[in-house]
Amino acid sequence: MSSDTSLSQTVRRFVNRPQRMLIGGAWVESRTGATLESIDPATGRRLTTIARGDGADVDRAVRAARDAFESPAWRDLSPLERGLLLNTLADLIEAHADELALIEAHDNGKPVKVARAVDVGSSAKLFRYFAGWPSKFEGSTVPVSPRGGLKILNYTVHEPVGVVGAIVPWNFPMSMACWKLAPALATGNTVVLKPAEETSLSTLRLAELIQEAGFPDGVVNVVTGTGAEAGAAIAGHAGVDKIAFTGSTEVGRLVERAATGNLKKVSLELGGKSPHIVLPDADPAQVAEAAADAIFFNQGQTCTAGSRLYVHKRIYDEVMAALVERARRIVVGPGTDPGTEMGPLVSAKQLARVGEYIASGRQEGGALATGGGRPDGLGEDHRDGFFLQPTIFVETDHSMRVVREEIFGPVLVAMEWDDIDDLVAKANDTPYGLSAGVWTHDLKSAHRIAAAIRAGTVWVNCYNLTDPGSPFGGYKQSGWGREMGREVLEHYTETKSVWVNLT
Ligand code: TXE
Repeated sequence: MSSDTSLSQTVRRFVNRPQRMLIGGAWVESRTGATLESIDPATGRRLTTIARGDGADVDRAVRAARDAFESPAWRDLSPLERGLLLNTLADLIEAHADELALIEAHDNGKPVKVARAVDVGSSAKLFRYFAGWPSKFEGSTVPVSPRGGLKILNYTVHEPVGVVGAIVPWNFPMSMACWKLAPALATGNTVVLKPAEETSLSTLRLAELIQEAGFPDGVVNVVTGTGAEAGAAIAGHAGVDKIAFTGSTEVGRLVERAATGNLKKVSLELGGKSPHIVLPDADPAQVAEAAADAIFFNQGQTCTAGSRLYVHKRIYDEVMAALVERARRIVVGPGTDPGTEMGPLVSAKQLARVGEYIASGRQEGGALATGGGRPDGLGEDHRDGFFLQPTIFVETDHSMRVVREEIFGPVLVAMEWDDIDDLVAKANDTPYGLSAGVWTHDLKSAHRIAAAIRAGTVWVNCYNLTDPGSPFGGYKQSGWGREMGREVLEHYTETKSVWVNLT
């Protein structure tokens, strides 16, 4: 038997197994015994069931997290020992990378090679990066000038906030969980994590690896279930000190409101409608390739998707011809097939939502340059999968919903531009401010545009690059706070100022 076959059998067994939740180091059913179905997006059929946790389960998990936070087994670990645990977890993620990627491909639908390189690869790298911080996140000594000539030593120390509630979405299930876990654990917090109900499986496998790495019981707890039950219970729980949320702007608002009860600290990473800008000196073939990747990567279910393309009118026709041709060549298929470039959308609900946007774009006068429907030739087994063709709208303008709202699917709107001030105004004409891309060799224009765009990330002659060392987050309604880099550590710690009278 080849190792590929044995891996796919191992993964099949895991994704078909009824799943429980990890609370206080034990794998448990929900208190009520209720479950939810986890659906295979490539077939529309049931993969398995997950526990449907509710308020009582969240309560158990928060208590376990509080106990772990206060226990010497976690609290008294030295910074180097905490760093070592994070590094051990990174080792385990790397050792199980093919398995984790295949689980993600089954559960989320994304191409297995994308899951391997992006979701799993970036998660291991993230834990490596954060493994270095416990021993380096220093406080300071402050040269204060007190009244009355007192001699004072004033210094600051960073302390963990306590119990972190992490609520994550389905588009990058494992890496979004890791974006919360790595800084939370590096700074000594404990966590109650809720994966999205559509895609809990890779997080549950990750939780097994967290146990294997040797984290004390209760440091990481995973409660599965719906947003309205388990998610809302975490957001409103008086025993949770901080919420880290990634998801829709709409739910972000609910989470923020629920968190005010005990004035939890809140960080939010929300939606986007990112402008992708092409200047007249850019290479049309290179730009077409990049624009296709920026929108169709991860089936367009990426908060930073380059979903509004603005091409200078001098090269518009050339770029669009190459882009449409590229979009038509994208291989759409099940995520578990190694040749697939674009998988199915995550759920029937998301497919319906994106379908409604395509219908609205047509009604409002947009023209389909390509796509808009179901791809042909997928075979009987995938007849009920949530597949959609890579889709490009032209003849669009800023009055249309497809231009104004986040679609979160493989749908690009393209527009031509002529005047740079008007272009910048249009790029900023959105309630979102997550990211933007600019293609040009003209340094002055690149920096001018980068400065003028109101967004947390601007990519110049590249797109969708992230790194654990570089802060990521949104302006405007794309969120609060930053993830990754040194900046994220502030969100997971309190700063204590200590005054010592030496007089
Ligand atoms: O997201 P939700 P949905 C956007 C995208 C997409 C749309 C809807 O436009 O089309 O949102 O997707 C949990 N209290 N993004 O409905 O509901 C939920 O269980 C607490 C962009 O799936 O925001 C899941 O774990 N939690 C985004 C998480 O919130 C609640 C990624 C996200 O789900 C809750 C995902 C509640 N009341 C969707 N209700 C991005 N920025 O990357 C739900 N949840």
